[in-house]
Amino acid sequence: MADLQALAEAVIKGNQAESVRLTQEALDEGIGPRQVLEEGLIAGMGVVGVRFKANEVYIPEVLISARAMKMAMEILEPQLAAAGVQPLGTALVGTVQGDLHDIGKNLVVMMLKGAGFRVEDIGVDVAPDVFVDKIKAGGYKIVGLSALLTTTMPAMDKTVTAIREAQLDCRIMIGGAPVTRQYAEKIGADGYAADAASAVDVAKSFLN
Ligand code: B1M
Repeated sequence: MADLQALAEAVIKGNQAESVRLTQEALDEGIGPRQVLEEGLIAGMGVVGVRFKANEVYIPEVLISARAMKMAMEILEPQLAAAGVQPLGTALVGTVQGDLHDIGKNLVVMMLKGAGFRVEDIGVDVAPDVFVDKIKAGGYKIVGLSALLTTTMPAMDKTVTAIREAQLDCRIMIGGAPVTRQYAEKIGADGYAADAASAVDVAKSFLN
């Protein structure tokens, strides 16, 4: 019989083959895709997020777990769509204009996906008007801005201002090594996250 706890463990260990096998087994046995997602994959990535925040695991382990989850999601996604299962929320995430760093941003994207959000990653060096256009086109309610350079932090300010001026109904969180909660408050962002796991907590708080 399919074991969703074992599936969660496979994701935690980053075991791709086992994650895929157990996902397929669960679906074959008639377990609903939402249950497989929530009690298997999201449960596993949730543990990885908690351990990452506590410095019990590091970036490579998170990436390996995220890869295992991604492989399993390839099987699960069509079933979720067919069952009409909605994502937890939708988010648009990118690195701001002038900044090419994407490793942290990619982790944020992976953790959000791991928590059940549908995420569009718009890459690096993203101009404020591109954020605005993408939010309009996708109707995103959550927007994430990343910056790794002190010299590109002002681009966060410009992006937040552009989104506010366009009167878009979304909540903005910012993060990245030089960014602080004080800076987020100063530029009028709705939230700040120090790491990728905390970004999930902030995104979830935006849903309320
Ligand atoms: Co650059 N770089 N870099 N670099 N680089 C730093 C950031 C730097 C601190 C190195 C140093 O001087 N000690 C320094 C910035 C100094 C400053 O501004 N204070 C710096 C510099 C100066 C530069 C260049 C200007 C160098 C040059 O060309 N003279 C240049 C700028 C290019 C540009 O962007 N226009 C440059 C280039 C590069 C590379 C291309 C070579 C490469 C980037 C490759 C890539 O990203 N694909 C690179 C790298 C790798 C680094 C370091 C070594 C590592 C950054 C990283 O990936 N960290 C970095 C020094 C360091 O940090 N030790 C450095 C790992 C990553 C997981 O952490 O991104 O902080 P981080 O993400 C964390 C959190 O911050 C948070 O969650 C993540 C995971 O927990 N987080 C968010 C991030 N985004 C978030 C968004 C959120 C929430 C949380 O909500 C949306």
